[in-house]
Amino acid sequence: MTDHELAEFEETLAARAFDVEKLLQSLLDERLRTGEIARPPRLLAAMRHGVLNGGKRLRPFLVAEAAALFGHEGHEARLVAAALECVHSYSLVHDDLPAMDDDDLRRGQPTVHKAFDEATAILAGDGLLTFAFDLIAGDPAYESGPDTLSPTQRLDLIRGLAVAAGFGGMVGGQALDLEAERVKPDERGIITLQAMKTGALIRFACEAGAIVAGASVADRERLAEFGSAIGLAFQLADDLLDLTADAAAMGKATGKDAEAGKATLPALHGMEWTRRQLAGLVAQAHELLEPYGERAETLKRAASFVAERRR
Ligand code: GRG
Repeated sequence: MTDHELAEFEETLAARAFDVEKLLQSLLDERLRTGEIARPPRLLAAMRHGVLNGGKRLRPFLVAEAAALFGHEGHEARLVAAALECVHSYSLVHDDLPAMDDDDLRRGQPTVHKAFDEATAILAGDGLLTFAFDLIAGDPAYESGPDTLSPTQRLDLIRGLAVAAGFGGMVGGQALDLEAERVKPDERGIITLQAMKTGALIRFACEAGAIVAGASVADRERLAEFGSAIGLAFQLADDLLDLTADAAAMGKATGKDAEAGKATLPALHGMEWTRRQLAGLVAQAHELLEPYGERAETLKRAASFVAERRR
């Protein structure tokens, strides 16, 4: 990707992030959804701080683009995309806690436990995680048009998200990551950890778009494989950025992995090897999209961006 292409893609991503932000703003205002008793103001403010703070919104972008690949550009994809961002943001809020990574800065702002307090940050994360499932299950009072998702599609989305975010996915990956501070994993162990911690949600973002659009099982699987390839690329790029980028560009502390002596693939094999691996993963991701021709151009660019991003 040339610098110009990278900047162009970042602009597209930013424009789309603006839409996601607007939707999340309205979903997380004072209005109650069906069945809610009250939204405690301080908790709501902490949840908003955790999610409405200028992330790249990559996972929502992947949901929407995967859905568009199969001809769906409706509101359902936007709600599923917002749900995935809630889960992602919850994971960051909890990851930043003193008991985990103990970070003061996230997305260029004080972390939720710094801006509020630790107990509120834990609850804000819990609130965001569970809200995601409310969004995916669908509140008829809030749907703007006819509900085009079948009960089977909704169940596939709910289970898919639970598995991707759960103990066999992201939460399990975080547990392995904490264990890795005591016993260093080997190469296979690092890949498993990363496929779970960051890969599972990115993989599911791509599959979710295909589910929303009613794509065939084979297409769903292909998009999930694409998601796995870019999920691993995303983590490798993150490891490289931790070594090379500055904290201002990233909006969070950098150099933490090396400082902690953390087992990462760049630490094991060096930066050149990692860059070659990244190029291979992008090529694999592009190849998986070959059957879709021109229509997959934006998703292909997303794969390149993930590997070459600077923040
Ligand atoms: C605490 C259950 C639990 C899980 C935490 C994802 C995760 C698991 C921790 C995040 C730690 C971390 C910095 C991982 C590196 C990759 C990553 C997920 C980076 C942040 O994602 P971006 O770059 O962030 O998409 P933005 O802010 O743009 O949304």
